[in-house]
Amino acid sequence: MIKPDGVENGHIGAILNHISQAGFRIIAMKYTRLTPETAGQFYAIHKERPFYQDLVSYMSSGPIVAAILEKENAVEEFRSLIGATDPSKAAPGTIRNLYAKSIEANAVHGSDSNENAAIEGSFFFSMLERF
Ligand code: 3AN
Repeated sequence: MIKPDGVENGHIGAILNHISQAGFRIIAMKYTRLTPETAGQFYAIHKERPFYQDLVSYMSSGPIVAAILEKENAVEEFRSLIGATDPSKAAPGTIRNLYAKSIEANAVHGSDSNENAAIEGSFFFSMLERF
């Protein structure tokens, strides 16, 4: 997902280019917006974390781009492409190092396991929208 700050700051094209150049194939993609309710569902696993309410309100503050990406070892490869959650700790050349502003407004989200990638993909896309 390209988060509200990535969209607001005009980084959609650059981030998608970065992802394509790294060898990911885009299987499905959508420009949309989360409501506080749907953002809350998406981040339900973080419900007990102290930043949950702020995260939900931030993620529903503007449009986002959701995509399903395909690559061998995609979860690990994508997480190394995006860099650490805190952009000040993200390695040079990673998406968060280049485009993120803060730990909350950190430009992109990537699934942390194959299992969560399947859940999160289904959250945004039905079978009919994939190929
Ligand atoms: P990642 O997105 O790198 O997998 P997670 O899963 O630990 O990071 O956190 C989910 C999201 O919650 C992050 N993308 C970030 O926007 C937000 N977040 C994580 N830690 C903090 C924090 N300490 N303060 C504020 N927001 C946070």
